[in-house]
Amino acid sequence: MGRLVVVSNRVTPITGRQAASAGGLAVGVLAALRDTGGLWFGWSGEVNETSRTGGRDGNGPPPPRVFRTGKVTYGLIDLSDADYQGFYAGFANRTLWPLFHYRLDLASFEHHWYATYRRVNQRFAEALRPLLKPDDIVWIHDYHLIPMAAELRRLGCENRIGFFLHIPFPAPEIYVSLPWHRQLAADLCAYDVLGFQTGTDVHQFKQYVELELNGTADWKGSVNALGRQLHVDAYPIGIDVDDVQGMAVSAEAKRQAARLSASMANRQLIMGVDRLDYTKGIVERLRAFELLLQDYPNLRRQVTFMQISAPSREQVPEYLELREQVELLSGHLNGVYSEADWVPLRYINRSYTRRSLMGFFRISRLGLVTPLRDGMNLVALEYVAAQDEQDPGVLVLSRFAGCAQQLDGALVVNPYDVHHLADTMHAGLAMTLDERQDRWRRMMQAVRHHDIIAWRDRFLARLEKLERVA
Ligand code: GDG
Repeated sequence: MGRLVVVSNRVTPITGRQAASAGGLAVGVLAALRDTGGLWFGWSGEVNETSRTGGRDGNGPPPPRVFRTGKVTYGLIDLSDADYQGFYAGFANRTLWPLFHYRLDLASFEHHWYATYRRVNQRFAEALRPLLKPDDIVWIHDYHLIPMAAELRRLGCENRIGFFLHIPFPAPEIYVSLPWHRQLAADLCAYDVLGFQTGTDVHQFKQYVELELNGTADWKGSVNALGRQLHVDAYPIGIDVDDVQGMAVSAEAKRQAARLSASMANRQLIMGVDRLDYTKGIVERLRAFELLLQDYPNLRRQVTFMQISAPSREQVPEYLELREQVELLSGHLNGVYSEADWVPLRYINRSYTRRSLMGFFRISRLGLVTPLRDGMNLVALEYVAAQDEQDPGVLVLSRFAGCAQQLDGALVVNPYDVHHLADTMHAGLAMTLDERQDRWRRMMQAVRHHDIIAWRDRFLARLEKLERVA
């Protein structure tokens, strides 16, 4: 096999202990790179003015910083503030993110953001091109970098290039609201393998290809459009199950869980953990919790709901508005229902270590994962893996999370229906041990089957065995 080259917007060189706090993508990618050796290329996370694209002084941006740790080589570029604003804070997070999550009402279509998005993708391609060897296999990740293969091809790159979209691909009727839908679809067709999280995403992409591009798609995953042939399939991302299970019983997890238990006076713990993002359904979840306390007064004083939401994308105004809304609702809920010795909701706007989170999951009775739309949702998978099989918690899961297609042991809900969500929470809290164990076993089987290694191996196997078709 040729060398593996992974490209993602953010690259976080991880060594030793830090690996324990890294998310799914970083863990999966790093495991692949460590096995075989390879290059991980992307943005360093640094913003500075020497990195301006499109400058007129003839001096392009500096070349990437390249260094090696063990078998992994890193290639990092910085972004200028203007590029960061247009590419990342603008087009990626205020156009594509809301649109692909069905939030047309929150999507802004600024032409200068789009121009910057293209320019930054071109910059990524120009910086990567000299580092590529002819038989390298290139795996590009997520909505920030859709045009990258097309840009690499323009620079003469003939390598096999695959793309994985971590977020949903929307229904064609939504996708065509993007003024540049055709250009980005053409960019997607420049890949050799196109991976989505679920069969629904694949179906919607194929529908778009047939309806708007006059292309064809067969049931085996072969798509012909705009003069190219590519392979399109679902590759559901997973987690490193052993790693999560180890974290859930680590000394740190036990210490944190014991502290939490001590503060709970034998009440049942309900848990939610999500980035503070409007796609995660946090507002609806809080409303449902209020209904639970209203409709089932016998549960008052018996439960504590802990919602951990680390700050996210705070430079984007919609996220600040969400934060205010959540703060208002939390204050209202606790104001109405708290008693001198009981506070129903603990809303925590900071992040915890992954070990602590897994420890909390393990002692909770109910895990609420109720996004309004989500590519996969790793929190749901981690929740399942972190449980104690003798006394597992119940997962309440949105039908709009990609992983709902695998986790048939969860209590699946429509998160917009807050009354039903409240009733389902009630049912989950009352569930017998037998049923909890039975549901957990079924979920655990699926989580193991679709783990992070399976995801990576299936995608790369497809990319490797492909005959390059220009
Ligand atoms: C995108 C797609 C897709 C959360 N709070 C803390 C913390 N986390 C960790 C979780 C989990 C990860 O962050 C979040 O992953 P999700 O999958 O739930 O959500 P997104 O960030 O939106 O991810 C999603 C994913 O890409 C992968 O393809 O599943 O659909 O939207 O691992 O545990 N980690 C730490 N502290 C926290 O407070 N350390």
